[in-house]
Amino acid sequence: MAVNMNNDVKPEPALSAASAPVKKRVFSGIQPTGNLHLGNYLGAIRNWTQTQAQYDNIFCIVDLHAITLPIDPKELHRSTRQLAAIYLAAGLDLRYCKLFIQSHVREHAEASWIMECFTPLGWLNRMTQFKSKAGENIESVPTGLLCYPVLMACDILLHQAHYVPVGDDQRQHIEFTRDLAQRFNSHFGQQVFIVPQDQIREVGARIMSLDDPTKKMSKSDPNPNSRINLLDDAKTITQKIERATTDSERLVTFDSNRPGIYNLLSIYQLLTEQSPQQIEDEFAGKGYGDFKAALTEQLVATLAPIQARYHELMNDLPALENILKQGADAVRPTAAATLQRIKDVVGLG
Ligand code: AQP
Repeated sequence: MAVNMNNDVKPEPALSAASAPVKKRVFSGIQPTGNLHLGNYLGAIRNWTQTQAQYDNIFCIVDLHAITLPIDPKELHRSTRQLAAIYLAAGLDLRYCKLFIQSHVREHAEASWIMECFTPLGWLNRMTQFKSKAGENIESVPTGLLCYPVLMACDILLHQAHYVPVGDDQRQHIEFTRDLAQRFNSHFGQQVFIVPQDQIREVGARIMSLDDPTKKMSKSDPNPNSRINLLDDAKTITQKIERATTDSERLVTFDSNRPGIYNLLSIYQLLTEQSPQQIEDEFAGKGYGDFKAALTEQLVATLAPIQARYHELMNDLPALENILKQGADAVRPTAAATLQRIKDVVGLG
């Protein structure tokens, strides 16, 4: 797993939509909240690592998003470093990627205010993630939770990204980003922003909960057995997979009408990179016990090296801080140039 810690990230020249980089640009991020789980890995981070050499990549730890719900300040600070260490441990390579903390590039927050003033309230009211996170508390949740998609759009648009690799739950937010970019460009008759596209894979875009496979695997699920955390040890993984919901049919076959086994098989498919047919052949005549043992083995083999590298990185926090500072310094010129362009067309300053 190559982590190029010595490769200095050079600041890049300021970009506008008219002077896009030769390699297409990828932007994505994750909130430093809670434990990262297998859904975050298979739906997002692993995909980033697999295509990183083809693109000019920017990956962000979106700490400004994390404060849209209550979070302890010390925990936020530590989780931010932990997430950066996971990014690197999972295989992001600094030859291809710039990593930074969102709040280190203040252009994100400034752009977000301006873009909120160009966002119809009805668009935000339609966001399903806001509705599900606000629940019954619609009058008391922080306003930031409602405005979250505008900040997310600014993250992507400020860096003139072409592609945004995410899991399926972010589809509506990327559509919102595209709509906002198009609306702003057309309102001012200029291509201020590149209109980005989502990159959502067919398999792995929605890893489901282990105890209720009709719901997505989620950091905020109160049941810890519903997810495999990336830092779970072998014993915990074994117990969680043993308990994972299946059905009474005992057939190891890909059948989306049996969501429990289907989810586990999809995870196995991603980890082994085999076709569904190869997997069904491997387990023909065998039961769920054999399959779950093989899945556990694959999970432990995948996660153990990531965990070892993660602990090494967390043991050298100054080096990690340096990577994050270099990342912020490298991406700031493009963000600043885009923000200036926004202010110029709006007439600010
Ligand atoms: N279950 C999942 N399957 C596939 N991809 C997933 N992602 C999240 N869950 C799954 C993808 O991981 C990235 C995380 O982005 P985020 O910052 O929006 O994550 P989050 O909201 O902190 O994490 P969760 O687990 O999604 O938390 P809950 O459900 O509690 O809000 C994104 O690319 C996302 O699509």
